[in-house]
Amino acid sequence: MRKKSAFFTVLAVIFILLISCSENENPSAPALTPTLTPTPQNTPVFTPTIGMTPADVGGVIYHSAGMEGKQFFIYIDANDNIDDGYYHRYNNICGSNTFTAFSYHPPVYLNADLYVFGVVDNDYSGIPDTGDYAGFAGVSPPLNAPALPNTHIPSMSIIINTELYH
Ligand SMILES: [Ca+2]
Ligand SMILES: [Ca+2]
Repeated sequence: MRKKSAFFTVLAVIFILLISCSENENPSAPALTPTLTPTPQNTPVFTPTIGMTPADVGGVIYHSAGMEGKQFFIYIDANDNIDDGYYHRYNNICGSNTFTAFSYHPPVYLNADLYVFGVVDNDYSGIPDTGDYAGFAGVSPPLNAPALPNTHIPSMSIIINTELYH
């Protein structure tokens, strides 16, 4: 009797193994949904620093539609020329809308009236150049540099409009 039940137990185990194997091999079984891996559109020059710490620089950069996935830069500078250096540069990726909100915590101490210059890197070159969209915070037209530093940092309400950079 004990032999018989042991035999049936072994049979049951083999049966279960066969079923589980055949299920795995059955082509009509529902396959696991593959995780789509989107092809990156560009590689950021620097690792984006999305604000997980309390932010003290923030606002919105406006850009035309279709900029999704392109990189934007926010420069904080003492003058209107980033070519001679700047205090800090932040970068992140544009969203699908016609504007992208940003907020971050610069690792440098800033408490002054400064220039804030935004650039959407339209050509993926990693630098502001012809064909990009750019503008200074708080001025119109956006590329009309303010005569004096016009944005007090820290600020969470920076508005940057952009226009074709040339
Ligand atoms: Ca400068
Ligand atoms: Ca560029």
